[in-house]
Amino acid sequence: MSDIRKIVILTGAGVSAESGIDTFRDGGGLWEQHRVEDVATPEAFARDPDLVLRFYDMRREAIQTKLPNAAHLALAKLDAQWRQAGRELLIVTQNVDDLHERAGAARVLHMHGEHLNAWCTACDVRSRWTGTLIERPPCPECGETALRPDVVWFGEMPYEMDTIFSALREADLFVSIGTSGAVYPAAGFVRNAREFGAATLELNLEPSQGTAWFDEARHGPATQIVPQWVEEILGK
Ligand code: BJW
Repeated sequence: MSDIRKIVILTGAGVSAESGIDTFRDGGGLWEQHRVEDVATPEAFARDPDLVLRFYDMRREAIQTKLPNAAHLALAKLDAQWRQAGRELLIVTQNVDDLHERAGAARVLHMHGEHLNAWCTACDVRSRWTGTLIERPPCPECGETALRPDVVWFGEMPYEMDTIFSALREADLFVSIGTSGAVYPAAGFVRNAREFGAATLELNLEPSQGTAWFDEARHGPATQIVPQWVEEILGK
């Protein structure tokens, strides 16, 4: 562990669960009788835009009432101290909330987009958006009524893939936190990191679908096991 200089951390819904934000697949993963796979697709948006916009309006409103928890705060502390020591750390999150940033993390890549952005499919500009989209507001840039949530749906290309793969290629340690390992390409990062020579660690409430690929796995609530691991690695 003492030779570790470059860390890539992947986070998923489990890191925000104790802030009161629902995960996707725990407890059946149903939202108004819909599976996430049936709501978070371009086809679902084309078929029933009101349903999809309501789903995102409700979640965009909810996240603004939530606060970072001890896991977000511990990762922000690691981010600051690791980089202050001249080492490299990248947080890649699948989450569309902004709790890593609000905890103070400086460099976070949102590979599945962000709730607090709206994307205009007419002019391709992304605008910060805290309100609702259901009433089809005009794009602040071009005035067209073509805004959609700036999130990555099934079948769409996640963001920042080149940057993420470059970081995985260089990493000494890959840590996966609070993700079920059900959704690709993120679920494959552990195998990519291994192939590139990194050590791998899973921190999750329970064994994920990819748990066998990790060199080490620790299971428990993120607010306990993430701060413990951060203190451990900062002490080395
Ligand atoms: C705790 C905890 C606590 C709870 N403490 N832990 C067949 C085979 C393989 C792949 C495919 C396939 N068919 C289609 C695909 C590709 C598809 C895919 O993976 N489908 C699967 C369903 C099989 N993927 C895509 O389409 C992606 N695009 C793509 O592949 O493009 C082509 C490409 C090719 C090559 C390279 C690059 C690209 C796009 C995926 C987009 C995912 N979008 C969503 C919605 C985002 C917007 C929104 O928020 O609504 O992203 S779906 C949803 O799942 C969301 C999440 O980011 C993502 C992952 O979920 P996550 O975070 O893991 O949450 P959960 O709920 O699943 O798990 C939570 C975990 O936390 C659990 O394990 C709990 O135990 C744990 N936990 N409490 C610690 N307190």
